[in-house]
Amino acid sequence: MDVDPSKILIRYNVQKEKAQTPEELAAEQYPKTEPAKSVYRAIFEGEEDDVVEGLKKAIDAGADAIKLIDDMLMPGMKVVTDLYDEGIIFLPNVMMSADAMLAGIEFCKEKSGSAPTPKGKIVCHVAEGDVHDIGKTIVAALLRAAGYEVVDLGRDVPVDEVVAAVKAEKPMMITGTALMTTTMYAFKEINDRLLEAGIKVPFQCGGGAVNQDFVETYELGVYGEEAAHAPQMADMILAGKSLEQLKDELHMH
Ligand code: B12
Repeated sequence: MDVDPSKILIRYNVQKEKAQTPEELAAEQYPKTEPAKSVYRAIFEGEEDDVVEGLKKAIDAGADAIKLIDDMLMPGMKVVTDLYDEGIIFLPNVMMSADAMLAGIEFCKEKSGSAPTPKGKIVCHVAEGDVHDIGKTIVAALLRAAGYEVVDLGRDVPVDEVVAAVKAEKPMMITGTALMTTTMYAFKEINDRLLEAGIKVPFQCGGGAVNQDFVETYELGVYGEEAAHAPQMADMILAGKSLEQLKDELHMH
């Protein structure tokens, strides 16, 4: 049978999807009840005072100040880091949110009079000769936000200083950031010096100059592409994963 195309009626019944703003996408993840909802929103907006205001209300209503860190601040920050991972919001937002959330943690600590026990200690640094510290600052903020104690050695940190700090602090993990192809070789030196001293601590390395192929050339190295991979790896170490398992799971083959 011949079909005359002009006689075919096709009806498209497709509802046009409404473009959502980052604010709307974040709001979908907020809890329904107050003051939690306001705390989440204040973290997303980077409004320190509003974070503290919401926490105050929760404490006045009988909430435990330290428990609020896990119950409101961490999940509130997760909304932000998830949107960042999806490319919906950008680094300045994450940094503002991390600051607001850290102000909230300080407030909860003050209120409870006792510091929450950190999940573990991590030494962060920027490679010797390298002053690019924005990525490292985000890594350190996300680790603190996830409940880890961070010993931040800063930028342009001599190899000797990193090795000495690792010996003194006995961290569960080290992070290194390098933005220049000339400075990233310091990671290999740190690796060799630590192995000589019999220290086998996972050493996650990232930053614009670094890639997985380079990090795979030294034993302790695990590549970290995004800042959010640092708390992810720390949690994996706490869960008992070995250095080999970390590489297996975090490296793309
Ligand atoms: C800002 C900047 C500067 C600022 C730094 C300010 C500061 N406080 O950091 C200033 C102006 C000081 C600067 C100086 C120089 N810079 Co500059 N700079 C940049 C620029 C534009 C952005 C870098 C940045 O901050 N990116 C944003 C951060 C967030 O990214 P990131 O650090 O990579 O971190 C992300 C991830 O990598 C990851 N990450 C980072 N670390 C870690 C660690 C772990 C464990 C994990 C899991 C993840 C992770 O997390 C972050 C977010 O997810 C880059 C160009 C570029 N587009 O990258 C050049 C760049 C890095 N600079 C460069 C150069 C050459 C220089 C100078 C030598 C310039 C000069 N001739 O004086 C000096 C170097 C001084 C020194 N000795 O270090 C070159 C490096 C080239 C190379 N490959 O070697 C670049 C690439 C520019 C270029 N295309 O030539 N610079």
